[in-house]
Amino acid sequence: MQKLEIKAINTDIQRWLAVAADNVRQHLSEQLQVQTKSGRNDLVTKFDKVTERFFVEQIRQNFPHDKIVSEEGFGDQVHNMQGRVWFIDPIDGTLNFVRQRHNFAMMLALYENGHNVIGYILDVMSGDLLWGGPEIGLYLNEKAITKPDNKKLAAGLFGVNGPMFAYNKENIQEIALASSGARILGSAGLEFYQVVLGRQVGYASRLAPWDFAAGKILAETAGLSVTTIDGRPINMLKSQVVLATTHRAFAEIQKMRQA
Ligand code: 2AM
Ligand code: CA
Ligand code: CA
Ligand code: CA
Repeated sequence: MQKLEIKAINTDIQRWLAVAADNVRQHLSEQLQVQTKSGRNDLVTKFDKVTERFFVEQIRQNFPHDKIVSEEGFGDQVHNMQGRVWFIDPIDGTLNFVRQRHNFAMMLALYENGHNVIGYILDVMSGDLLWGGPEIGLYLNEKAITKPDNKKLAAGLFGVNGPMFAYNKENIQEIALASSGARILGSAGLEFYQVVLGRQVGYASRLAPWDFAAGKILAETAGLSVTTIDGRPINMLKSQVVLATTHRAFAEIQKMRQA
């Protein structure tokens, strides 16, 4: 396989994201046909599907040998992380998209032989794009950003998944209450975004690979810890409860969970 020229593919990927986001924004006032998947709050719209299909087509045209893991079924059955693997979440925060027409993201991530390459979280309505990876660093739009401080849990806000917080799964109430305050944004991507920019000290939620793939690359590039809630390495091909946080808060959380 040919070695990737990150700067060149970054230009392509940013163009795909701009086209996809423009398309969604142009149709925002349309009445949405909404289908349910696993339950009444697990939704999918034609924009989830159209956007995913568009990204899959771009990747297939440019990188025909690469594998694709994606939410809405246009990708591949991927059984291992060998070679190049892309992750697509076409609309992250579909419930926000449907109910608010706001606070949703598009996410793309690329891994090579299991290693972080590059990740993108686009806040579609603001147009702000958080992107980067270990080789190129971190950017908010065109501007390079600095790594967040290694804050203690008590020194920042902590993002949680609504139902997990309500039902106190995985000691999540205790963790959130030890922070400055709990936040529920309804978009895994936008939660990672806040953590990477240092606006939240951490985030925990049960997530699928497309929910955390881009966030993991960006958070790790920012010097943050990304593990399962019990501190184990992430399995890139499984759903799991993911914890993205500063190293200080990580240690505090592991101590709380063992107490
Ligand atoms: P989605 O909008 O792409 O489905 C909401 O708490 C966050 O969790 C969103 O990022 C949402 O992604 C994600 N999520 C993961 N599994 C979900 C599920 N079964 N139902 C609703 N949201 C889910
Ligand atoms: Ca979904
Ligand atoms: Ca998602
Ligand atoms: Ca989605």
